[in-house]
Amino acid sequence: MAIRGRMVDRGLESVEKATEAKINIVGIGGCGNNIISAFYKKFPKNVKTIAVNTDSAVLKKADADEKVLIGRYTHKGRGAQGVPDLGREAMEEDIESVLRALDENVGIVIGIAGMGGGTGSGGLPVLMREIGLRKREVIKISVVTLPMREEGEERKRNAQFSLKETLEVSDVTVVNANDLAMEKAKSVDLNYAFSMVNRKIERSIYALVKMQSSETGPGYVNVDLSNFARISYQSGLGFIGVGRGRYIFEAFDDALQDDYAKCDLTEAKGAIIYFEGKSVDLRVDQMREATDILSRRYRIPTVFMGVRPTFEYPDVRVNLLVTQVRSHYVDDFLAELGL
Ligand SMILES: Nc1nc2c(ncn2[C@@H]2O[C@H](COP(=O)(O)OP(=O)(O)OP(=O)(O)O)[C@@H](O)[C@H]2O)c(=O)[nH]1
Ligand SMILES: [Mg+2]
Repeated sequence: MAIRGRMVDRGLESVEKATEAKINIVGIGGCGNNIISAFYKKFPKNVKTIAVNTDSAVLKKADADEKVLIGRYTHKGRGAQGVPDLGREAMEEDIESVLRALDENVGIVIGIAGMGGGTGSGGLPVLMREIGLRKREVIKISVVTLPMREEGEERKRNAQFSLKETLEVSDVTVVNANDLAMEKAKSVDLNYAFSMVNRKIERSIYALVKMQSSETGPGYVNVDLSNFARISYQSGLGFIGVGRGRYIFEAFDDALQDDYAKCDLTEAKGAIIYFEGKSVDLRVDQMREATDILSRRYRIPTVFMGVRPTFEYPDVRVNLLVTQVRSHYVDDFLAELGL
């Protein structure tokens, strides 16, 4: 009997390992490096952060589990000078080193880059394309920023080309327009707007990581990686919002407003809504109603729900991922390409 008991345990262990997806976060270029440096220490063990850059000085200062300098031969560590073709070349040159930095059993790769410069704009689509070709089962999520109007036409054009490519080669692409942060903040301080977007990206990625958690206990409802894969696969533009409030509805509304691309969620492909808070605040009727709003009002055919009871926050948190959403803002941004 003792032997059989052990065997059962061993079986369970391997099932648990298989369901806990390894997540790798790759920050490419100055913007990507900034964002992962700010929060890499906060992640659980199943998350690995990798900073990638053509610019050795910036990379040296970055904080990440692993760092990869790309384009060593062509650019000699001096950056891609705002030219996406140079960023692309650099990523192609050192793609093996970047892929080697990924965990062997990685389930989700999240790529972060600011669109508009050379390294991130050129490098991100190459990385996502290569992962698609060589690690077909991996879910590829790109999280990008769009440049400010004030940064000029050249950066905008770089961003347009790169965003279009990124959308094609990623499963989900989440867009955060620096301009919209400026609008929201009613501020003219560029750094302030950048840091608002950085924080937004930080909480978006943290939401994705939490949705993959296989923590268990009374009241927990986990979202399977297979559910996640089902709504994410080749789904184009995505939305991630994180909201907080005293009640579920307040937090849900807040999550819907946490938007830097003016997304329309109506008739999206799928959604995950993930509730966190003290058990007494996570009322089943309210969770069900919020989920119903997604399926009935927004007519989203596939909606998965996750719950994590916790005393970590004083309030309720709603984390929302919606895939294959629409956005006039992004359409208009790309329309000027005239492709
Ligand atoms: N939100 C936000 N946006 C940033 C940040 N840094 C840069 N950006 C934006 O990202 C775009 C690309 O900038 P970088 O990431 O520095 O460029 P890069 O990819 O390193 O490219 P090169 O330096 O030309 O090789 C800029 O035009 C900005 O709009 C940041 O910290 N936060
Ligand atoms: Mg740079």
